Amino acid sequence: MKQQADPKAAGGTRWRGAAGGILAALAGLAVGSLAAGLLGTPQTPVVAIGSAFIDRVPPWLKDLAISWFGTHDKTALRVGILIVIAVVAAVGGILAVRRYWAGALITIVLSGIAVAAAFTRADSGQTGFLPSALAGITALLVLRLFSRRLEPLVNFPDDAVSRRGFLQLSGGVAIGSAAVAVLGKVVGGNRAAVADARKQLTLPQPPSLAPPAGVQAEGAVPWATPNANFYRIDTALSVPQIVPADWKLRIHGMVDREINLTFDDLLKRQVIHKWVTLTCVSNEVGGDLIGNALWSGVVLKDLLEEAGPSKGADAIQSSSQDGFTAGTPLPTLLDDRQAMLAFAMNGQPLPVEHGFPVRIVVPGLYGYVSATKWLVDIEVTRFDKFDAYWTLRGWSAQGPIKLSSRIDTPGGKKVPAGPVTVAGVAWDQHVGVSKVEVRVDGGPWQQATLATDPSVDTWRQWHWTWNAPHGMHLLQVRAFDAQGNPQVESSADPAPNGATGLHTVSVKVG
Ligand SMILES: Nc1nc2c(c(=O)[nH]1)N[C@H]1C(S)=C(S)[C@@H](COP(=O)(O)O)O[C@H]1N2
Ligand SMILES: [Mo]
Repeated sequence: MKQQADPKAAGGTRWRGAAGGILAALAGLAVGSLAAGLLGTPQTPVVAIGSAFIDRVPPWLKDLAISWFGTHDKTALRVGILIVIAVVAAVGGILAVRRYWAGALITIVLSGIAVAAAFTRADSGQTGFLPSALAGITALLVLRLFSRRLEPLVNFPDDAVSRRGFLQLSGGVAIGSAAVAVLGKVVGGNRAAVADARKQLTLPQPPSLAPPAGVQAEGAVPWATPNANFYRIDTALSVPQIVPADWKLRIHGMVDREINLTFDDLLKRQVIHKWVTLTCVSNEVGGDLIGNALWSGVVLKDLLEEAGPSKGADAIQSSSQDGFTAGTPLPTLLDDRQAMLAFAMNGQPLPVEHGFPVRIVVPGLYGYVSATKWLVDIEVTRFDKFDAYWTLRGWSAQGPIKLSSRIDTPGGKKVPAGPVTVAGVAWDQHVGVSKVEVRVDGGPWQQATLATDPSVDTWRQWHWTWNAPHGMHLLQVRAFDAQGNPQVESSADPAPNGATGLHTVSVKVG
């Protein structure tokens, strides 16, 4: 007599199969991260897939992710990848109960994607694919164990020995994976080593950390952005970990003399401390991807002049340890704006997420064309010879910061009628802001009071007292540059070289 499949029993086997598939994937991921820790590569399977994904997302999706998740976009991506892996692995596990090869095929494709992704990463070295490959092999073996255990249950769903066997195997794999994952964390301790080295560093201190007199307008954001609140934008899913003692910078390409620098060499040079406002090209009108800090470092001009750029060179291509690159016009590095190799931010060694131990800061240029973090290489070259990271992805090769202004208060708040402080910031780094105006409900422009600015390389704060009448009102701001040109009023998206338009906020009065 042919055996009739019992639907309830089939369902139970399906759940067990799914659980087995997910546990096999978890075991693989745990082994992958341990392998990454042992090899000293950041390329765990999830990091490999995530990094390759980040390199391929279209700009609109990147902007959407930033606007949805803000600085948590990286966590959101990791969680998303884990969910996709879990779902695919569950399907593989279900299939593997009856046909191991079908589940195995899914596992091979999944880990194959991670291996391929790792191969595309500049920072994966020769061994970056190994964690993903080992993860795949582990998952295949564990999946085989599960399919062996579950096979008998297809025909004999009540077989207690097989059921118990499945539970024992599940428990064993779960505990084993957890143990391996913990070990991976311990081994991946170079994070701790870097954190430690950062703590031990003593760097030349700025004479004062206090904001210069008169720069703070009442009601505006703090003139100096604390490191902990400083916006962070980069493509690094796993933040590069560089111990200063291992840091080296090579300046080469179209130069008379190649320069090789260690961190100690850098500290022996003349150090400057300079307030510079950094801005991201992805900043929307009114957005907060902008921050002002006191940077300490070495003037890049001196180093470049020592190297001696060849005639015809018009750019540098700077590279990060993780493969990010930026293309910066050579003249902006050789003029008087004091573009620098920065190692400290607001009197602290650079936070690891902000480029420890050394990054570039160029006043007047968006970060994507200048502010390379985890800097390891500078090639003097020509713009017609290379495309930097974001240029390859459709953003403009050159990115001077656009004149902009923002209302920090009282946007979106309810205020009592009467005198109300309207305040914010305006910026046009390395050009300067000469005037800020505010208008209410599309009425005449009114001149705001400007705070002082220590140089044209920072934002400038402003405030204006509004005699607010009852009701809903719209406030708008516009700035003028040092030559008296007004900011562009027509709205444009951040891509390909920075947003334009007037920041408009609504306020309820009464
Ligand atoms: N290595 C590396 N450096 C980088 C980036 C990056 O993705 N990788 N992003 C750039 C961009 S787009 C900006 S706006 C600034 C942001 O610097 P912050 O994160 O310290 O604010 O860093 C720049 N330097
Ligand atoms: Mo940026």
